Amino acid sequence: MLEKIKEVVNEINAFGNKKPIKIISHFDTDGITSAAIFSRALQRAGIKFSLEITKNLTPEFLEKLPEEKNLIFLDLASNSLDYLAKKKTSVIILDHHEISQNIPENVTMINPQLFGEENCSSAAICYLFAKTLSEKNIDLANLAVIGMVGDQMEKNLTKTYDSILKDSETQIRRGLLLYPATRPLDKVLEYSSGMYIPEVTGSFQGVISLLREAGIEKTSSGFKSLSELTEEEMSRLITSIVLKKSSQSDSPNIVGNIFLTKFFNKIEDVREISALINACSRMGFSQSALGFCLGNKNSKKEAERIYTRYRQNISSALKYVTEAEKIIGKNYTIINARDKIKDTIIGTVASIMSFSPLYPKGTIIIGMAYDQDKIKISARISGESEKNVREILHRAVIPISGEVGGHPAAAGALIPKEKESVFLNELRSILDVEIVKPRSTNV
Ligand SMILES: [Mn+2]
Repeated sequence: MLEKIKEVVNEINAFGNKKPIKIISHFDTDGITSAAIFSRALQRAGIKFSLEITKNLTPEFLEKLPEEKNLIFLDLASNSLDYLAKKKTSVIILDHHEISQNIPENVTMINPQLFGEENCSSAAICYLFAKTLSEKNIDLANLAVIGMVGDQMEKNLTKTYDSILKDSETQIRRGLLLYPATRPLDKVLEYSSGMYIPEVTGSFQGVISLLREAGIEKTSSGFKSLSELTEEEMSRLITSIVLKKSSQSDSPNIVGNIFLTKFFNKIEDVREISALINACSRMGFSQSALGFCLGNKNSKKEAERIYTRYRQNISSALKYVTEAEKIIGKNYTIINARDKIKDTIIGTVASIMSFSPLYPKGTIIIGMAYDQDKIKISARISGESEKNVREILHRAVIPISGEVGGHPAAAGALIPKEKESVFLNELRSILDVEIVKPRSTNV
């Protein structure tokens, strides 16, 4: 892959400033960090460009792309090759998504899947590009680490990541996967939505008694953060939580690597930074997220404000979910939020629901929200399960000309709004008969 990266560096250098460059990047954390790394590297090399962040590459979007510019796609477009073949301009793609079409002549692609290499996020590819362009870009390595966590690639640290983690001087420590690991533990335990601990989550009293059980004492400046715990304290805390959670039917992994990296001159939990970037984009403020990644202080303030609002949005969405009418079947719950929940957060809401003890292990959770003339559908499963929700969505969505993406355990779809009731009927009949195929491997 490195050879191909060198080729792309030469190609971009050959563009010079003759024909303008337009960069198009995806709106999630990996896409935004990719855009930040790539654009900073070009800027330092004196290469001019314009940049656009997008939620997805629709045919309309692709149609409008200017042919008088060289196009560079980050973290998307591996699936739009047939469209791009029609463009009378050079196209460069740095992406890691599945390639389903032939690579046309006008397209140069860097994608680990092409080289039989292990998958890595687009931010990692962009970082390798930036470092090939100039060793000085080594300071962008922390953005690549954020992109890695954004795409949940941190569980399987490959050689590529070893070197990126080293370049970024990221500290890794094993511990409880509760973030931010940099804030006082009592607050993080009380307000955590990602990890549900019975009698503790949402309860100040419960938090205090858990910490007492674990032998973690309050100091004069308050409770320590996770990253400040001694090995001994960390292991006692994990034990106390495991004991609390053992009453639950299923506990996903609560222990893993915590990544701490310097950002704005402060040690931060990479998971928290990644969540903040993702939140800004989902709220429609990708530019603030990008500015934040590029080190802009005003963008940082803005991004933090938006992140707070995002969390409020999530909690009111969860409140809506509790109160709203749901379609409840034997092994599934469908929540049709229509315009009551943003299409960009319905997936997160469905994920949080799937962690909740209210839904027995194996319950399929389907969230639906309007996105202009379309409906965004998100499917999740409560607890670890062999059920394949992508397959289930696929069967319900393909007959009504929708699109499906994602993984067996977490999938999404987009359907035309006028197919709402057709889809619901189809989905229910599929879920009711409960023909559940086992997951195919390695997807
Ligand atoms: Mn990605």
